[in-house]
Amino acid sequence: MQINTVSTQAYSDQKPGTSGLRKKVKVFQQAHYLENFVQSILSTLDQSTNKTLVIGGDGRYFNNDAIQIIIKIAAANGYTHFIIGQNGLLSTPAVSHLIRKYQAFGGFILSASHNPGGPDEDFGIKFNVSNGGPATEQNTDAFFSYSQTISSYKLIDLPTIDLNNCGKFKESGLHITIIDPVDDYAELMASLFDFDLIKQAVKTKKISICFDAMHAITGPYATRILEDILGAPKGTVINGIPLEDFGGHHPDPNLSHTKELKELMFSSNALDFAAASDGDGDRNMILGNNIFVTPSDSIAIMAANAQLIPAYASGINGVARSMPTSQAVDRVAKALNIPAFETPTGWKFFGNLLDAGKITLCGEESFGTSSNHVREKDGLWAVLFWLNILAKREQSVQEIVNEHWQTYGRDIYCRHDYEAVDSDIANNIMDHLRSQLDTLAKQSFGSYTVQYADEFSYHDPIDQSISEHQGIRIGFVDGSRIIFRLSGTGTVGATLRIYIEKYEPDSSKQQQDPQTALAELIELAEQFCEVKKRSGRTEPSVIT
Ligand code: VG1
Ligand code: CO
Repeated sequence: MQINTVSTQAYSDQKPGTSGLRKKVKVFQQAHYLENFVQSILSTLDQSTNKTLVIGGDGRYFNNDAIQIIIKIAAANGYTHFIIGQNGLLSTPAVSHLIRKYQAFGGFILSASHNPGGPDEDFGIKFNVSNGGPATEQNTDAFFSYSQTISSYKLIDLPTIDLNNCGKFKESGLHITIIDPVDDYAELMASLFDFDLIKQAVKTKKISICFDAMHAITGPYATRILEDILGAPKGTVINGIPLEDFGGHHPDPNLSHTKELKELMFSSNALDFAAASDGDGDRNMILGNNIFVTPSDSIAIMAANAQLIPAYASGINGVARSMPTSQAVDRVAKALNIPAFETPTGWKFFGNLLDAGKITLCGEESFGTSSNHVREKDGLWAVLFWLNILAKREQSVQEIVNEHWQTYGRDIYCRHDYEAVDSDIANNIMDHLRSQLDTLAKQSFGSYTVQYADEFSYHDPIDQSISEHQGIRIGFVDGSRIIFRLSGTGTVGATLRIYIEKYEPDSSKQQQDPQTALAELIELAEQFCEVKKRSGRTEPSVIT
């Protein structure tokens, strides 16, 4: 095997964000750009005798070109065994599972998740380590630092690897396994849930379902599991063929980007259950007949019903949520007498807690939920969890949600995103907020009195690492919160996210529209951050 050393120059912008490195495709296509980053990852981590890597992506434009490049560089860096999804496809949770199941050193995931795809849109790359989870912040800081001084990378000459057919073969001394993307994942799901019960409910039409794969990676997974294995009618999965540009849409499962599903589920023809997933299959949106379940409520309801699911029947150890996620799941944890952890935004912060057995379930307000079965969030897993609950309880989504609110109170919640704001304006907004933190406490604004105002910093209880600047929090005496942070996944300008939450224990007041119930807090958020005033926007780009 001939190893070539190629001279290169550092790019200054290879700092990974909340979930890997995301840039426009054209940025990734610059000479040596992807190569530099892959070499930076491997040089930083490469101290292992384990030479197996898993590789796959969400099928977006540039997916397979990137895979071919990664194999050449990884081989030059000593990796000998490659497990690759057929046609280059693997969902994020499937990669996480494969790394764990086949005890790989780690894996590359090619995806920019919910960001749009295509030659003029976004691409991304993420490295997951041997526990199946995203590289930690310490790792990603090290990747970035290496990328800043890189002067060469290594690669081997290799013919294009055929990704089309499943099977094992040897090429230039490398052991290549092309695997069916769905097989291992479907087997894992069958081991967690009561498939017979769900099958029965689906077959006898007790539960009617629609799943929107948004022309992204979950198409093949959902078709196999929901239609072929669980017997849902053909056509249950819509937009099921993965496309390089996701059909020109944002593969982002929220009510703004899933029009078809929204129209169906908020009509008189609504089905019992509908769901959608994102580009790389780690997110989920849950809908019932004329009801949208917020992700923050969803994780709380899952925790409260976990004992109904075979894999979690013996109890859950604890739960965790990202800081901006509503406090709904904390209330369930309290009732179950198990710990609840609050982590910064991004799945990488759950890994240590999961590995240490401190938590079983975790979730984020951004349509992410999962458990200790993998080390990523898992869209279809959440869908199956809900189907299992529905089949077992024989109630509608609406009934289950309402009963949950009656028992625990409702955390009325919404998020306002201002996308593609000029970066300087966005940074000034954050500075402006910081400048108020010292004086806000004890001040009253209308019906709300500030209890604390700070910038969230996380002390990891397992490895004792500290992650600072994880969002600005303004908490009120009645438990309401307003949180501000800048997105770490966008590729154009800056995205300001404003998270607003209010607790409503009174069941006679729980059926309110969140925008109405939160109107005063929404006004207050603008008073604190002045995003409209400073950016000239009149409304958020997306409300979830
Ligand atoms: C967003 C979400 C965050 C999520 C991340 C990756 O990050 O807010 O909760 O973990 O996306 O999700 P940010 O920094 O833009 O707010 V995915 O589905 O893109 O891997
Ligand atoms: Co995703």
